[in-house]
Amino acid sequence: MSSRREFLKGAAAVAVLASDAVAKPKAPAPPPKVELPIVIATWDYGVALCAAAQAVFGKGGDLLDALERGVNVVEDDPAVHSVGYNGLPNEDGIVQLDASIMDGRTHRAGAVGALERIKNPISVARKVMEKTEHVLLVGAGANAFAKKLGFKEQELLSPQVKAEWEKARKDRKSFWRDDKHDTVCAIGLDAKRDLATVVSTSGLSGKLSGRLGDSPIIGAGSYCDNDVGGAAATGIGELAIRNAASFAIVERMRAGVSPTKACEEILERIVKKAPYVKTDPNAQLAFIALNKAGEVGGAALRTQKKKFRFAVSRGTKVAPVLVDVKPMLG
Ligand code: SD4
Repeated sequence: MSSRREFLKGAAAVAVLASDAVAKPKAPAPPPKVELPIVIATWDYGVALCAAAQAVFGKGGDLLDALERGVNVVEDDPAVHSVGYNGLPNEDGIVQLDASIMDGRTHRAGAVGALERIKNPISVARKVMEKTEHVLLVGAGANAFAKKLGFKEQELLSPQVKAEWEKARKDRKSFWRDDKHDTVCAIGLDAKRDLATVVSTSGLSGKLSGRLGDSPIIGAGSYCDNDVGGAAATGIGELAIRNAASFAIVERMRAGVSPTKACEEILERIVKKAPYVKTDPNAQLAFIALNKAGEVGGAALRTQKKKFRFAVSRGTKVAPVLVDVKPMLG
């Protein structure tokens, strides 16, 4: 009797399994309705970047055109001392710029490192992506490439900042490895839900000549995957490089974690691997992230010296807003 009951139970289980096997897979839930395009960008000047990108989108412009234009606005602004024109010089007093771009639609990327005398490195990075089979050009080679494509060389320091630098170099204090740096990074999600990332910076002030930060390194300073989302970093680039930080954030989002949580988790991992950052007041690192569903997020290690904020624009008509990020370490 009991064996007959066991048999029936077994048969029922097989029937359930069989019906499971033929059951049609559920259609994936449609993405939530959000106002598109969305652009997020680091720091207060991210507002100007988002507004410029919105203007391009408003005229029917393309995702990369919108992001490149937004970054150009920050690069051209002489009041922004960490990106493009009037960027921070290295220890030899020379401005060396890093930039990168990644297009989710093609999963291609372009970047330049230690580029001199050209104020819009993001535009050169885009040309590396579009005109070559390479991803990253650095130093003299990057400059020669840019010149060939018609980019104009110019002095990158205004007379006033040049004078300040010369003075600081004499007393050798304020320009060497201080905490002056702020990278402009942006992530865009257009009306077709395609993603792209852009980054531009003069890197850490007083850096050694030839030093590359995370910004031109795909996976470290920025990364996007068109199926998932994008992420980008500002702060001490060495921390982001050692942890492939932007790639890691996108992978956490792929696993279903929200953009904010993904940024926080990777910051926690970085602190665990490099505990000195807990007590080094100059060890700042912050991330922004945007997923395919249109959710935005960010995280920052510390903001004692400067509050980390990022700008967000949704659609093309409403002005961008700034989002304050609560620091992890205070
Ligand atoms: C670098 N990550 O060169 C850049 C600098 C920066 O906020 O982002 N500062 O390491």
